[in-house]
Amino acid sequence: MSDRSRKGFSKIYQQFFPYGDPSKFASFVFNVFDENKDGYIEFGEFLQALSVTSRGNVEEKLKWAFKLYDIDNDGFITKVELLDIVEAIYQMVGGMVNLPEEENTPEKRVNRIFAVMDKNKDNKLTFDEFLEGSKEDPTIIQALTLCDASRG
Ligand SMILES: [Ca+2]
Ligand SMILES: [Ca+2]
Ligand SMILES: [Ca+2]
Repeated sequence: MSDRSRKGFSKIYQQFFPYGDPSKFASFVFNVFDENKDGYIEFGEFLQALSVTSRGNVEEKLKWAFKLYDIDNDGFITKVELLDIVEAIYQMVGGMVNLPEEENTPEKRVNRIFAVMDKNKDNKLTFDEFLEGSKEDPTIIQALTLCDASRG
């Protein structure tokens, strides 16, 4: 990567999603890559993230995805956080995919994910709930691995 800033990162995503607006999603992914939060992706951080997203096992990938979704890093994914990410994904893919009627808005998608994953109905997801839910509904992981799209 020649431009390791947030903006450069977003540009890479733009190449893969030319019909949508990936800037918001790219920014969320950037936050996970940029572990020391200095606003740049060092080579080590890049390799680290790449090895998890491309070679990690399912649990490692889900851990990474959980970090992505848990925006404020408090150990829970709230509906608001999930909605933020799902909205960003919908913006990114633009009109590329035809979504079924029951998930054609980010709100519907989030409610569906919570219906499957939030076992104790407290409106937040722990990593365990996330892990179990992803096993039951593989489409959830498919949506997560969108951030994997840059893999050649
Ligand atoms: Ca950094
Ligand atoms: Ca959180
Ligand atoms: Ca819960």
